[in-house]
Amino acid sequence: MAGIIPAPVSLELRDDATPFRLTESSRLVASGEGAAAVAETFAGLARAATGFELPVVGGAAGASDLEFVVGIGSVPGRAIEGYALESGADGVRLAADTAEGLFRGTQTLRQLLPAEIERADAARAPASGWTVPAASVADAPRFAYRGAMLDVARHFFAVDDVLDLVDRLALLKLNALHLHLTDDQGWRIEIESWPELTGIGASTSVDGHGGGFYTKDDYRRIVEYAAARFITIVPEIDLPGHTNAALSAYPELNCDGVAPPPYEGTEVGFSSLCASPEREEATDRFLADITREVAEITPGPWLHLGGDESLATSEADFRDLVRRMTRAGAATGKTIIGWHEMGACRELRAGTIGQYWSFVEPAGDAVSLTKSFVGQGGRVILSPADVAYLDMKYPDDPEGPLGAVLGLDWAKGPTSLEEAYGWEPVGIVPGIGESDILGIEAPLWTETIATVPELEFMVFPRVAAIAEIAWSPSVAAGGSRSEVDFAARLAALGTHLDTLGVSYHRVAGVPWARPLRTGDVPRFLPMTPHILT
Ligand code: TNX
Repeated sequence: MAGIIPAPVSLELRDDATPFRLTESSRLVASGEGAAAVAETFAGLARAATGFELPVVGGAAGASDLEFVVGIGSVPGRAIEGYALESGADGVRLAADTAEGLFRGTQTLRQLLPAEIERADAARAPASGWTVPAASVADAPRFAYRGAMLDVARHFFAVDDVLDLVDRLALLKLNALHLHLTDDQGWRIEIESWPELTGIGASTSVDGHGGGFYTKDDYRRIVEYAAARFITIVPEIDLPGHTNAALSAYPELNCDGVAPPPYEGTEVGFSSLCASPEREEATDRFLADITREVAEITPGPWLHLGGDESLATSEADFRDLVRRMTRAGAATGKTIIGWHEMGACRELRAGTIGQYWSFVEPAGDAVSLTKSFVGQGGRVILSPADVAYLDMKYPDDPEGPLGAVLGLDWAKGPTSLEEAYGWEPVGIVPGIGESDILGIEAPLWTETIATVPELEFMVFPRVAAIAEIAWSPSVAAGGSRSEVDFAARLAALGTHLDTLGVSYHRVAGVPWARPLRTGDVPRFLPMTPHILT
């Protein structure tokens, strides 16, 4: 069964018609702006799997070719990321108004091909051949922002691990990867004007697992790889709380002028930048420098400045610091994103985006804080923690790939796949409607997650549920949310994840094609600490 996740707006599969067959003589025929680059990215995957030459060419397409067309009017409504796909005995034709839309369509194509398309060793063709079922797909996303977040501060993940994650997220048509680059336990991005942020601040992580950070070139490599997959990197510098790593590196950022020791625990809410006038010069210089240097290496439009859980900052100081931080951030030309607490500041730059992380049933003052962003001309990203947090435990405490039970449970207990799939964004925050919602994001916090197999176990398959909520039409707009149908499509996606070697959690109730075998070993050896040298 061909299963596509996220479910397309419309899909007609003609199982009785002759499928398309990718062969040694197939070519990728590209036309329109950006089409050849998208075709090359797809060819990279398909060449590695098939061993075929698959040249990217111009001109007319034949029945064994795949046509990649960028041209205005290719999709109804001119949706930016929309695409139309036709496949069958006459060839494959993928068309979109933009290169971005074309790329999203290639990920549908990837899911329609046999799972062996994920192999990198020029595998022998699968028994059925490299076929794409005869199909017509017309598709476009519901929300403009569809993201995941990786916390590289609590535990650090190497560049290549992040690139692998980007590729898997692209398969689900996500278009943003938010990197939580700083926290109490580590500062993970090189800042040339404040070298001790990484010199001292990057040497630790939770539980003494060693540190690590991205040089600017490392970060550029992530940005570039993601950009080829039309994924925007959203860097987060978490301020004014969650700053112990920075405070431990620079005494002048502390009110008492004393640098605290590095921190390797998992408490939150004990650190803060200093709002007092004696530290104003140092703090404002710090804010200007870090936002400028991060913005300089970030081509995307967003800069996330945190704002969450500043429990060691007085309310007045918090509002003052948020005003100064967001001013410094906005001076770089970026649009600022903040966790919903930042809504306490009434002097946000118009258009600032609030990220909601309360529950599906909002708690405390989350509603008024979130609405404050919309009141100030901004929009909202929804990450309700009880359904969209990928670091929440699975029910029944399954052991992760390395034997440990992973995750936290503060967000109303464990989160099942059904819960991750069974929620509707509109209506969570009363007064926040469809057009106020920029999109949806699923964060992975890494207090309990130290290795790639563990990361994959928590992310997959729940992120697929979030991707579908973010992309596929709402029930009100004619979409469907059948758990049974989703589970069947997930099983198909699972064959791709198996081939990629992803250690996803084989959640009960999904008809996975291949049951977990004893002796399955993760691709990565347990825990290689990323130690600074
Ligand atoms: C809350 S959600 C946090 C993080 C923790 C996470 C653990 C948010 C904005 N802050 O500092 O890592 O819970 O689930």
